[in-house]
Amino acid sequence: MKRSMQAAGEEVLSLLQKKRRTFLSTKEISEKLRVHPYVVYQAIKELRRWDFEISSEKGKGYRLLKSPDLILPGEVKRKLSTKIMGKEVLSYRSLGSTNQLGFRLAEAGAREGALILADEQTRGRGRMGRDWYSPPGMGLWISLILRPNIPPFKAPGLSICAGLALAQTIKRLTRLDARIKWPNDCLINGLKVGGILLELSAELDRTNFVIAGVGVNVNHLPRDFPKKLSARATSIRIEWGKEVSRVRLLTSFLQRFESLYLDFKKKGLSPQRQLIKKFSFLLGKKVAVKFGREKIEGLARDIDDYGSLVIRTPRGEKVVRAGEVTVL
Ligand code: BT5
Repeated sequence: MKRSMQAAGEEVLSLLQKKRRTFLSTKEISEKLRVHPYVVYQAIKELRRWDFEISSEKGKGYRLLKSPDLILPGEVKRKLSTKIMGKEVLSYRSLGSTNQLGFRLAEAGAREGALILADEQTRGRGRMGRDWYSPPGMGLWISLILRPNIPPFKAPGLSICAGLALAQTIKRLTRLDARIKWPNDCLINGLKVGGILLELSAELDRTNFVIAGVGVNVNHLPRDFPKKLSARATSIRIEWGKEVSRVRLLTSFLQRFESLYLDFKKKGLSPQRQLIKKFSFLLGKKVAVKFGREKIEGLARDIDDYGSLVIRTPRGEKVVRAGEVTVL
């Protein structure tokens, strides 16, 4: 199994960052951090594995030459003031899928709020076996382990909460008109900037845990998208014209998502209905929804307390719990 960044690695890194012009010896580092020299040696090895360029000279010690732009757990924790989300952070250079690892960790008993993040996913997944393109260095690819005490039929509401938190966070940081497209997309100017993937372990009337996967294209340039995505996908940077700090985006998102989540657990979606409507991309538009073999067309009228889409059709109102929507 690949290893998450360890605390000692980050502590050594912060010392090296402070003394960029001079060398720091193993002895100095180990004395400052009150750890065994072997721990320092291991930490340096780990940092190099994460592509930090560190030079070493005999008799002088180590010096940091170059840092990759990474989201490190310590930095995330320092900037967070949440109660549950991100209290434990597992950060990986490269993973298959954060949702897949999240599911395994949740099955093994990981606590609520644990956050798994990867700089790159090699098998990022979307809904129904689709792929999620997750290159290194430019996105936010995260999963949260949640243990809400709700019946499974209420879980889709969580996807709406995550989407709303994301759209609000993007709007707050950039003033861009970010929207949620039911059921799980986040759009800017009609293009997909993020997606939510909820995966559940549940029995008929009880949810064991939910893995809330969130993918956001943050600092991609147009050339960073493969051809098949370029007409439908965008990044915050493309729309805003400026780079965005991924750590800042992440911590603001977690802060907002946690507050919506705690509310949702107590009162469901109803307190957020007005906000959801305000941020909705679909409401008021003519849409076609495909679910299974069925397809219906009509006016997207509402999102109900369970996170279902309400559509007005010539044959009356239909409530759709899941599906693919196209704007007509
Ligand atoms: C989604 O699925 O939109 C959910 C995406 C969730 C990704 C996160 S990343 C962290 C966590 N770990 C995972 O393994 N997954 C979650 P869906 O609605 O099925 O959309 C998938 C479709 O979006 C694909 O078939 C492509 O057409 C398109 N797509 C793929 N990658 C994209 C990207 N980076 N940006 C925009 N669109 C993309």
